[in-house]
Amino acid sequence: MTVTVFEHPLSPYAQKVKIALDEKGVDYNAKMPAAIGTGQIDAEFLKANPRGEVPALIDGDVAIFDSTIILEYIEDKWPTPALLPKDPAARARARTIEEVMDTAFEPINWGMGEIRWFKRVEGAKAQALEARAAAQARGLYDWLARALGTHTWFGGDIFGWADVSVVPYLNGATGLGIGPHAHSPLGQWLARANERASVQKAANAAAASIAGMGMVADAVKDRLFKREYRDHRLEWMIRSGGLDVVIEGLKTETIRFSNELS
Ligand SMILES: N[C@@H](CCC(=O)N[C@@H](CS)C(=O)NCC(=O)O)C(=O)O
Repeated sequence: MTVTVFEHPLSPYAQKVKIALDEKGVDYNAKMPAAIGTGQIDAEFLKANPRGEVPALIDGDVAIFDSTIILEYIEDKWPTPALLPKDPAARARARTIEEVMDTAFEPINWGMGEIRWFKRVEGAKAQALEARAAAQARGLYDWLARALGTHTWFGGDIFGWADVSVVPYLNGATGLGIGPHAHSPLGQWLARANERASVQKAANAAAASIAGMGMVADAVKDRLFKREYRDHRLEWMIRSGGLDVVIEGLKTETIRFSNELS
């Protein structure tokens, strides 16, 4: 039976899931929820994920949300080729890298998107926020470069869990002009990762989707988009100097928080 992945091509969380499935040769249907990002209702999607976030995975009568839990499910159900190493310490290192990317790196790219695509702020204020984003990314590149060391992949010789979890974010950052230096060890790792068919497929879908982002600023102004300012993203916007953006978004009802589950 073919698996369904509710996704958006620009979601790094969804990209992790698609790359993992492709690495394991698992067939899947990628499906974009209707009206994603608008805060409107898509009943089938909300049944799979009451949080209303991509990715969500449906495998027969099993529905799972949250990219980390989906990756765990994929690894359990299709163990070969393994993405997690066997050694407990190495497994913990891989999971730590995923956690840092999902919580500390993701809001940097997301914040850049709020400025570049959704035009929440412009001019000097936008430049200041972007400068903060670039500096934060550089800090994380140092951290990642130490984790990579002189290895081919984060886990050593085999492309695995940590690589899957880093590549969507670094490709996103590169597209936004704040990627790692191409000649640095991390930049070279990124080039190697992008040679893989699984990564290329996700990256090409993301690039095609970015082409349509020109109109989204108007959609925010028209209140068609209600962006989710959840946990790390909200923190990022406030800590980086964008408290006004949050207040304005609340006033204009163009931001939302996480769905309350019931
Ligand atoms: N912790 C979740 C986060 C998922 C998430 O935030 N997805 C975003 C897209 S990158 C989303 O679907 N947001 C809903 C919205 O924008 O309305 C995971 O790892 O799957």
